[in-house]
Amino acid sequence: MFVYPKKQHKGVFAVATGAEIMVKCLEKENVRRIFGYPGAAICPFYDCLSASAIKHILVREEQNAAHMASGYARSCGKVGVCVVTSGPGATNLITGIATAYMDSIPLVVITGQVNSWLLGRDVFQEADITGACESFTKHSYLVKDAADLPRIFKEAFHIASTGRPGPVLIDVPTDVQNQPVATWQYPEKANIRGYKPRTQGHALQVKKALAAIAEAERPIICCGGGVVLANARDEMTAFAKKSGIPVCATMMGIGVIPMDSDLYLGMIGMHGRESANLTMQQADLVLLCGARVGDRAVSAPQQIAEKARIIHIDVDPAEIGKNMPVDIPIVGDVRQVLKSLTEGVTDTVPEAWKQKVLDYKNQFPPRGEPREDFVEPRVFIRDLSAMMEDNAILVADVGQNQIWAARNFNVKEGRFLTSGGLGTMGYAIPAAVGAKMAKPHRQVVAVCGDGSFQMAMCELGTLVQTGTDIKIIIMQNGTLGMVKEFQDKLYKGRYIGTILKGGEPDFVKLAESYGIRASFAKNNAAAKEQAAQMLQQDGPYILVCRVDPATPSI
Ligand SMILES: Cc1ncc(C[n+]2csc(CCOP(=O)(O)OP(=O)(O)O)c2C)c(N)n1
Repeated sequence: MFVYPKKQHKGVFAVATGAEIMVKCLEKENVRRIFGYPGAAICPFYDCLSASAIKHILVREEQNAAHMASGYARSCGKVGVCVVTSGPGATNLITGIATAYMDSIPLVVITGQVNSWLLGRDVFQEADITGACESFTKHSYLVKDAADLPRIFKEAFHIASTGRPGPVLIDVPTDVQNQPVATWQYPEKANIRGYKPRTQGHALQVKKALAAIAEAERPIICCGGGVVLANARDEMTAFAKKSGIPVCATMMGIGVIPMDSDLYLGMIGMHGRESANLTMQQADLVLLCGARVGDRAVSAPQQIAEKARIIHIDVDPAEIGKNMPVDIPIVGDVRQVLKSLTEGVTDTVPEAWKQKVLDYKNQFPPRGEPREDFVEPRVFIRDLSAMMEDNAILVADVGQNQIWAARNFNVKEGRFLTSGGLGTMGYAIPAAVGAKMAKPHRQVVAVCGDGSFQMAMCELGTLVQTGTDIKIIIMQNGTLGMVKEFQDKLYKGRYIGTILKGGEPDFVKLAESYGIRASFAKNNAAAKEQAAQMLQQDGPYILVCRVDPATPSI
């Protein structure tokens, strides 16, 4: 055990203050970067941070601290950390926390709070953030005594990163940050009664699953974000190859097996590929892996379950049976369970089914033709994808741009990141900054709509200040395209609140005012050429693509 040297603190014989302990706890967790925005209630912590090697990244709006930490966490597999002040700092962060919660991203979120003796009195910048975030956090703490900080930090990192990952909030009143503590030590382990996530799937359930797979005539695997979070890409690829079962993915599961594999059918769901949806509809066995089966992925789960046997593997028992009736539940870490399944599986998939699936794939080739008057976004994403390095990270925002990217970007060794669960506009730029900080040697490209770009464009300041080399594509269609498309289809083209044109900045000039290189492409040929130049250059770049507002999502 390491005991910090004693020193005099405000007349009390103390080894450290709460704020010092907070910083030391982060160091003990090997945190290298935190994303944040200060204010009075978190100043003691910030002051101690100045003596630490931990790098603080100053965002321009608090929500983006959570998105940056999320992009960072997703790219390096560690817990992302963000820190903000009390009141408006904390409430600004809520969408970021909820976004991470819906996508099961491990975050430790630190908020400053007013002095503990003022809690509940509606004093300046007081917000009950633990209460407000109750339904968006995996767990939260309001710290009353600085002596509890080491245990709380150890638990928070443990809870955030184990089982089904998620955000954990630690709210620390200013007086607790200033509180002298006589002695402290960082626990070796977290020991939380009642919290013991199961990793190994039950052997009997695995056996039942293998028997069901052997009996099936039209099996399909449907992967969700849980496979990515469990770092089970290799295991999934091995299982799919050995079993011969075709694979589709939800938006969060994109990239779970190499997408150019014959077995890969693409994304399912409302915006998914026809080949994946048709295969799913006809399957007699669906193996759900780390997928919550949200409504966007499977709109009529009941119908599928009526025709097919369902095996559901998930680390979170609460997910099993939530959205789809399940025949064989397996609670456990997807990676572990896949290893067990791979050991026992053989390829019993009838040739006729394999052929049918391949026929579906060929029957529905990717859509869109290159254009001379506009940039056809679907074609452009495929061109971009072909130019990018195999291990590149593509971060898609929300809207039509997300669907264009999800359907047309080919993940090889890299990653596809997006806000799949909450669908938070403005996610891409901060998440891409976080991803680049986690993987500085990889290409990182953010794809945005002109609406979502404007929600996060303040972060251009962060990326310039930190010298972060991300490339940004703006699909400029002058509209909130996805909602406009709904208005076209469901509301007879009555466009209310969806036209951006007439109120947009010149994005190229905006970029240049930050010192970021930028260019404007008016058709596919120009976009392709400029993207090639963009990818060759060092430093951030913004490529604005003129997109026809009539282009559909799929
Ligand atoms: C924070 C937030 N507000 C509102 C929405 C609802 N919404 C979903 S897509 C969309 C339009 C996105 O427009 P844009 O970023 O320009 O992308 P496009 O659809 O044109 O590609 C909106 C408003 C949302 N998802 N997130």
